[in-house]
Amino acid sequence: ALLSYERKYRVRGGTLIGGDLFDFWIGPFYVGFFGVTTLFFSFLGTALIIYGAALGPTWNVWQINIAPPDLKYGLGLAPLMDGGLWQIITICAIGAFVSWALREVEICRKLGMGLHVPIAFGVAIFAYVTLVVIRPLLLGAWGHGFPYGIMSHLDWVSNVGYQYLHFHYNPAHMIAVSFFFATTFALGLHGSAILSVSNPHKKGDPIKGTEHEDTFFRDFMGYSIGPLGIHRLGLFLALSAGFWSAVCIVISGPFWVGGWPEWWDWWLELPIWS
Ligand code: BCL
Ligand code: UQ2
Repeated sequence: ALLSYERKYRVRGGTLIGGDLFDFWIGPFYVGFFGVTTLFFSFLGTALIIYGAALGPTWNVWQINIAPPDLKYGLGLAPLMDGGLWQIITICAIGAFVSWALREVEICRKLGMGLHVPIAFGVAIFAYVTLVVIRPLLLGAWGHGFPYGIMSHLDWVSNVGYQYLHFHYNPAHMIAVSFFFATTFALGLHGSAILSVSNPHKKGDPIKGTEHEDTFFRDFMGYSIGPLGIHRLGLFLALSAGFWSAVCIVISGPFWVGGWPEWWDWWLELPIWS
């Protein structure tokens, strides 16, 4: 049954493409043109992964691996069984992620909301596209993309990390990691702050609100960023984590080919003491 708020908010319009062709719901789900394209790319991509697994040596989910083409194929199309499958799956993945983001945009437009959620998801897509498109393009071969498999992608991260001797010395990796840690710290503070005001000491006591949240943090650390501010800060920290991740990998190779520890030689070479 349609709930009263659904009747109020399930409005027509706001579509980016196709007018009202796919402007309807199936059960609780908005369909839209991009719902159809999401389903198309997801099913095709998943089917190709299963096809690749069937041709591979194992059904062990941990070991299934769809590898990108050999470096010798450069930026060309590879034979299906020799990286071509990876190339088509990558197209399907990007198609599905971008469709999903655009479906979010249509729903935001219907509801007259800001586009914060699709923009945030866009940063995650940007990090993925950096790994499998932008960096391989800059390095001249699709073979620089990461393999699709649980263990194999971990091996790739380790190998690429050690190729630059010690990835912890990558300055953008440092920034990205710090943002990831700050994000969990901020959400830990915020989640616990909200639950604490919603759960009074004594049964029957009224639920506390903004004033208690502000006062707690002022008593505790002399400053409250405020209930709106904490969400702005959280979004900033989270998007920065994804953004600097993309930066840390795109500069590894295209900008710096040596080990990351030696990048810091610029510090030793400063004219002040060199
Ligand atoms: Mg490191 C990358 C942390 C040690 C080598 N490393 C990263 C970053 C992150 C990180 C900053 C990965 C996150 C990311 O890219 O998000 N590394 C990190 C930490 C340590 C660490 C905390 C640690 O020691 C405590 N790294 C090391 C060691 C090296 C090393 C020293 C190995 C020896 N590291 C590397 C290399 C890389 C990283 C190499 C990278 O390439 C990677 C990076 O920066 O990549 C950009 C971004 C998020 C995404 C890419 C996800 C995108 C999601 C998409 C859009 C949607 C998916 C939908 C899904 C399929 C659908 C599911 C459907 C279900 C039904 C729900
Ligand atoms: C806050 C506030 C909230 C919060 C939190 C804070 C009333 C409900 C967690 C405190 C956060 C601060 C001071 C920022 C900390 C900085 C970093 C980088 C994590 O003031 O307002 O609203 O949930």
